[in-house]
Amino acid sequence: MTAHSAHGAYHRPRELWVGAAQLGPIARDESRADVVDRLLLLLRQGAEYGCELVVFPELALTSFFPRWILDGGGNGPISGDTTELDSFYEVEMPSTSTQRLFDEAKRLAVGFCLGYAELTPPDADGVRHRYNTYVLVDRDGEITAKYRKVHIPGHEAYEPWRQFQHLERRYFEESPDGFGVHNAFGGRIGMAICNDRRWPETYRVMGLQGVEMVLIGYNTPLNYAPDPSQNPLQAFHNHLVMQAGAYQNGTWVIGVAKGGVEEGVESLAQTSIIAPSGQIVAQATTIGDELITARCDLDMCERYKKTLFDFDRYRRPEMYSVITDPTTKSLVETAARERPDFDRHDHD
Ligand code: CDV
Repeated sequence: MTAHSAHGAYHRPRELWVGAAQLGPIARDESRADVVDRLLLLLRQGAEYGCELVVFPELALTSFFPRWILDGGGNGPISGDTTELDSFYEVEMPSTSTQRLFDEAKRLAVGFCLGYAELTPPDADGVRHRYNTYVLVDRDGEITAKYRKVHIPGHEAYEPWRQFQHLERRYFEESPDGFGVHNAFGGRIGMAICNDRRWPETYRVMGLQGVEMVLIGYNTPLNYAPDPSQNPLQAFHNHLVMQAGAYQNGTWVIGVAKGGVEEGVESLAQTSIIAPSGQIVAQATTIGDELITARCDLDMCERYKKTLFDFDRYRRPEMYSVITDPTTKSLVETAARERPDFDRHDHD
């Protein structure tokens, strides 16, 4: 297919066929082998539909285990017997159980993006780190980029008042690496995980690196315990942030859910593929395993990056310094103190 440029020349559009592979629930006792079977089905379906890249959600190999206290508990860091907790992490990637996925990707020449819990080997100080991680695997079945979740929501210690826990801040460290953008699949590809999608900085940091497609997996419970008034707005907020992030940075966004009722917790589905215009071009209709696909014209990004969102021409970074100023937090607290009616809550 050819396209006509503003100067009359013809060029081949950079098209990337993408599959967003939504998952339904994964049971606490579901084996890695069974989960990988489900992922393989979706990968093969992607190949049949002509996809070059299939995107899986956050923590796609296990149940969303931060809903349980799985170690000795308490207010401090992880303690006690971590055998069960560790069983939810991968100590290598590919691992024995995920190797089949890498082999099949190579055979089919379909890349993928996979979310999992990463337990690193000991560092120079003998410390093993825990991250909520995404890997991008190319069409040869090789890992081409890794991303570790930057914004870790939830809480650090067991909170008995909750219907279920959200102990991500106990089980995962914040990424020390930040948001990279990678030359892959013929474009500029970035990754983010779940809570990251709610923060405009996520998209802008990648937008400034010329990102053309952001891959985002999520596990979003419909019941948000700290403020249940947000519960009926979960689907709205999900699309609101991803559509805004796409439009304001002239990038495709692939939002992929693990939805449905997992171990009694109802989670948002609504996997979607969003164009640089902010429009949703494909959306899942179920809350289970489902592949949606779209042909993504990466050149469409320029229509936004070179006009309304021509960063070099129109941005005013000198006006935004407060965003990266580490004293921002105290500014917020000062403002809060000035409002006598302001009730402070801990949020997650
Ligand atoms: N997995 C997540 O990061 N979930 C959060 C919930 C806890 C609010 C989210 O932002 O969807």
